[in-house]
Amino acid sequence: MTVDVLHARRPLAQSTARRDAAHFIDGAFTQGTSGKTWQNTCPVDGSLIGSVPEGGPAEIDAAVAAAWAALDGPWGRMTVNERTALLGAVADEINRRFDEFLEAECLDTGKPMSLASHIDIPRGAANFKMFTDVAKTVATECFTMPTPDGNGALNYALRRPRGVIAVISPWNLPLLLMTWKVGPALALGNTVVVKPSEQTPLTATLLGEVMNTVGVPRGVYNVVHGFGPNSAGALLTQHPGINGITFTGSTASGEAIMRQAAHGIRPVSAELGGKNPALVFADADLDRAIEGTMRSVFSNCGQVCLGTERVYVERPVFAEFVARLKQGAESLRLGRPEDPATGLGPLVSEQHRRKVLSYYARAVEQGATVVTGGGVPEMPADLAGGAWIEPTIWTGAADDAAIVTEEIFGPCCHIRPFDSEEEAIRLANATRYGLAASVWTENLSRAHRVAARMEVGICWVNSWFLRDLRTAFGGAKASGIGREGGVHSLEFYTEITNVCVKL
Ligand code: NAD
Ligand code: 6OD
Repeated sequence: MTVDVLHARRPLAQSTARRDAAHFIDGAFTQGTSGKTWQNTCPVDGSLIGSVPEGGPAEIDAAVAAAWAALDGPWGRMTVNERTALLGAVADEINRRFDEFLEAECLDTGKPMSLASHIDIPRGAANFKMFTDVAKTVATECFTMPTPDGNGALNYALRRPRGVIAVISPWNLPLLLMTWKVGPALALGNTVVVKPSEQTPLTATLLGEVMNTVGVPRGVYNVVHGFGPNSAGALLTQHPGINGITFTGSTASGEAIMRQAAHGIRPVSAELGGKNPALVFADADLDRAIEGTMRSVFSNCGQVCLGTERVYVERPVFAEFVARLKQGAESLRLGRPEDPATGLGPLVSEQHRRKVLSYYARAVEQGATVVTGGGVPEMPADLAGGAWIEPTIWTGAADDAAIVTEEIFGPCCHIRPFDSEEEAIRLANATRYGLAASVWTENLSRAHRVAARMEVGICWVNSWFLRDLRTAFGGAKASGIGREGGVHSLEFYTEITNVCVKL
């Protein structure tokens, strides 16, 4: 179904009466026993979506026990072909129920359906298919070695699933980022307990229905809702029955989770925050650079970990670049998710809007020039309760200003001129983060030279968020630990035993 048809059908926020979320434990939906709930609201207009139960020790214990029973039982006994066939069916079922996933994701996040229908939901399905090939084709190493008696020895490696994996995921691309962990974890034979973001509980819940429909054994995929500290997130990551924790979220939460993981020595895979630079050289194709930077700054209302918040432009094209990006920002249409003309949705919540607005205020206090935006837009009465914010561009801030050094996670960027390749590289790397960078140039040698010096996990040349799922994904410096994607996912989701046979 196309977005146009959905639009014609009904406004998103009125599309269902109410959607209460539920935990999904051992193949069954439950409200749990804690008696605590919270209200899930839609950031488009502040309307109530439904209630969400907060999991406590009983739900976490039950989910971990179910995951162990599945691992020791039907899931652990399946062949890789049986397992991956089921995951292929999960992908097909997500695609069959595409509109339900799309609607749920856009209700929770407020993001445009035109975006979620191209990125979030298709990738949510693809994440289950991608890792089936890895699981089926992975080989392990083998070494022969001489021994003093002349008979030698043979070493070979065996890979087995790590065990029960805790998946802690954020709200910005809820289904995509959660399945980016669950897909490889299950393909490689683990079972999972997921704690989705408290702000976006719906698609993780819906995925439980898909698991049951296609016959994934109960206990393989479990979901417990709740918050992070002093709630389900902390309980799950500290649970002794968890063998590994894979986390996507802020660097501050990543640090807390690493401390929690230290109890019992559990490995952590962490995809964290960023303060990503774009370098635009005077020899760039400016049309492409503007189009790519529009996406990298404003897509998903700037709530993409890979998004650009610092733009460095070589001085001869600086004025033109600023003017054209300003024009692009001012042409973005704010609106409802189901409206195909919407280019920018709201931020995820009023709380997050307060954070982003605090940076808008500090930018001015610290002497930046506001090229466009900088505040809250006037919206029609039916959207006035939403978390709307203006797309914003600054120039003229000092290199140590908050808007240049701290991750904002909003639809905004600072643009600064540079005069040499060396200066551009120095400015790009002058951050504690190291997630992504984009380099815009038509000079092939420069492209390779500069990319090799970016202190990041991913460097795009003349593109942004172009993803081949076989490649390594992750961050350097404070942007993460480890890499996932393709065979790199084996590192975290499997454990190796070396067998040494004396001949
Ligand atoms: P967050 O860190 O606030 O929350 C992420 C998840 O962690 C949520 O489910 C939350 O409940 C849980 N959590 C928080 N503290 C916890 C704790 N102590 N123990 C257990 N669980 C805990 O992040 P967010 O606000 O949801 O997402 C935005 C942040 O995520 C940004 O910093 C963004 O850059 C980052 N992010 C990074 C990537 C990446 O791939 N590198 C991708 C998406 C988002
Ligand atoms: O594309 C991916 O696999 C990925 N993890 C994207 C992360 C986007 C951050 O918001």
